[in-house]
Amino acid sequence: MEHGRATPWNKETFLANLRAAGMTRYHDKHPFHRQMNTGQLTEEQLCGWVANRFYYQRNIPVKDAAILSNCPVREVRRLWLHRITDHDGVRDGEGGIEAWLRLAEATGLTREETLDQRHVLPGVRFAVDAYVSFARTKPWPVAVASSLTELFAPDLMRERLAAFEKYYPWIPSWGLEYFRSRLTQARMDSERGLELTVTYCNTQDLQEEAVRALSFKCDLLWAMLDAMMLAYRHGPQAEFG
Ligand code: AHQ
Repeated sequence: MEHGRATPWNKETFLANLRAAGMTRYHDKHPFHRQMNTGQLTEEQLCGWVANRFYYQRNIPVKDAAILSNCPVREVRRLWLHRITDHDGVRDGEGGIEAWLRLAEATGLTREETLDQRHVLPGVRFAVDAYVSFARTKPWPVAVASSLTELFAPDLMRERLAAFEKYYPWIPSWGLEYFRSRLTQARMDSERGLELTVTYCNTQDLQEEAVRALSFKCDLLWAMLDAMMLAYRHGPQAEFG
């Protein structure tokens, strides 16, 4: 990345640099996800993943509300608003957070132990809290850019859904609704987020911050799985089951 550029990258170069920031380091390549998608995870490891990822899921609307609170552009807030209700729902029993709680129940976790964060690992908590803090403190177009990681693996959910159905039949199908909902929603979200990023990261500094934001986001997703892999490796220290 050349320094001291007088003018912003053109759209093609900016997109290429955004993609380059994440293609090699997105968490679809993490050994924990590779083990998940090849049926190698134990019940304890899957329960650990579900309970810890819930902490990420419940903080997504908090992160998105932070972006909204920093954004002075009405047209952008209108486009971003659905991300909150996608997760919070508009009434009891709806939304992505509720769907993830049903996934937890399908694995045998209780709603209580999923909600009360007793299983949240220090590395997961720090990574997720760093993401929320990032959204609160960075320019809103840069925080929008950090959400684009789902661009890097458009088939992530399809692969995961197929792996759960094939290798983990002890998890009933009704628990997988969240993954099914993300099959289309993730693609729509990342396409819209990319349009906003290209439009509003329109200076040299904002473009370079957007690229760094994607690297930061890939690192935090990777760190979450590192923590889970260490905590739930096979052996007596597993805390589930
Ligand atoms: O379920 C996920 C989700 O709703 C989002 C929103 C988006 C963001 O705003 O950062 N990213 C994201 C992600 C979700 N699921 C992850 C997965 O692997 O299940 C992927 C994750 C992401 O790439 O950040």
